[in-house]
Amino acid sequence: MITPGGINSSSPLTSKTNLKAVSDSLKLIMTTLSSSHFEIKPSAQTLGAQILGLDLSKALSNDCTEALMRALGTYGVLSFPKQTLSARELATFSARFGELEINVANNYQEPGIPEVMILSNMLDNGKPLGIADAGQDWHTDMSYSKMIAFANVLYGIKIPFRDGVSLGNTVFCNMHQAYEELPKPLKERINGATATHDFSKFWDKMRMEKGSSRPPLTPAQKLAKPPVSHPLTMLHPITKRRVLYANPGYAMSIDGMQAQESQEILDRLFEHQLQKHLQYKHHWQEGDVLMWDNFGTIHNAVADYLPHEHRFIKRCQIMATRFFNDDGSPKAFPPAWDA
Ligand SMILES: O=C(O)CCC(=O)C(=O)O
Repeated sequence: MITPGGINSSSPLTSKTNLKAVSDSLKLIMTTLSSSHFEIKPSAQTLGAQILGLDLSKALSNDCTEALMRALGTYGVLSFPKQTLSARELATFSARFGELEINVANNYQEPGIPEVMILSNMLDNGKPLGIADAGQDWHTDMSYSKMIAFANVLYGIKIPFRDGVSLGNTVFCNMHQAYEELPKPLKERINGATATHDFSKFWDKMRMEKGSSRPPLTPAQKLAKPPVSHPLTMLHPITKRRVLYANPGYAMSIDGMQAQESQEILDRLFEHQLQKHLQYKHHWQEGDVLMWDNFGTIHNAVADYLPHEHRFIKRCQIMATRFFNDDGSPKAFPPAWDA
C-alpha cells in the first residue's frame, strides 16, 4: 500500500524483499502518474477531441478511466495519436470501459485473443487478413442486438494514403445535437416510441455493393440474430442528455405505427441525423487509437480506397452491460458521474 509517508512507512527499507517492494511500488507510482494526466484537445467541431499525454499500453488508473469516460460522453469520438500497442494491450485498455464482445461468427480474430477483431482489405497468399467491408454505411454498432454496444476502440496499424491524404476515414454524426435540433412536435411523437432494428438490413445492403463477398445470411444465422426493439430516444447514461437512437443501417420500423407513417418518420429522422453540420470526420494516421461512443453517435467507414491501398486495423467492441440490464432497463448511474 502506498502511504503519504513513503512506500510502506511501517517497515524499514533494508532487506532485499523490501528493496524489491520499493522498486515495484515506484513502478506503480510512475505508471499511475504517467497514465492519469492527459490533455483534452477538442476539435472545435460538433464531435471529437484528441487525448494527448497518455500511453495506452500502460495500466490506466480508475480516475483516468472515469475521466476518459466523461470525455467520451462529452466529445463522442476520442483519438489517441502515436500509440504502440500489442493486441493484448488494446484489449486490456478497452476492457477498462466494460465487457468486450466476442463475435463467435467472425473468422478474423487475433489468434488467442478473440475479443480483438481485424478489419482489413489485405490478403496473405490470396486469403483475407480481416473483414474488408466492415461498417461501410451509416449505422451504430449492435443496435440489432438486445444488449447494445457502448463504445468501439480501433487501432490503426496500416492506413492508406493517396497524394499525402488519408483514405478510409471514419465519419460520425452527433446524436445529442440531432435530438436537440428536432422540431418539438417530432420530439413529442418519438419520445416513448420504440423502433425495430434488424441485423439483416445492413448485411443485405452490403451484399448489394460492388464486389461484395458476403454470402446471404442462412436461416440459422437469421434465427440467431432476430430483430429487436429499442427506444427511439434515450437518456445518455454519461451525459444524461437525450439522444436520438436511430440509424439507417439497422432501424426498420417504428413499433405499433402504420407502415407508411413509420417509414415517413424514419426517413425524416435519417435525413435529419445525417446533415453535414452534425458530421465529424476522423482523418486516420498510423498509430491512432480511435474510441467512439455508440449511444451519442452514428458512423460510416468511408470506402474510398482501392484493393492495393492497404488498411489494417485492430478493433475491440465494448458492450453496454455496465449501463443497461438484460431487459434494456438502465442501471443506476455510478454516483461519481453525478457531476
Ligand atoms: O473501419 C472503420 O473505420 C469503422 C468500422 C466500423 O464501422 C466498426 O468498427 O463498427
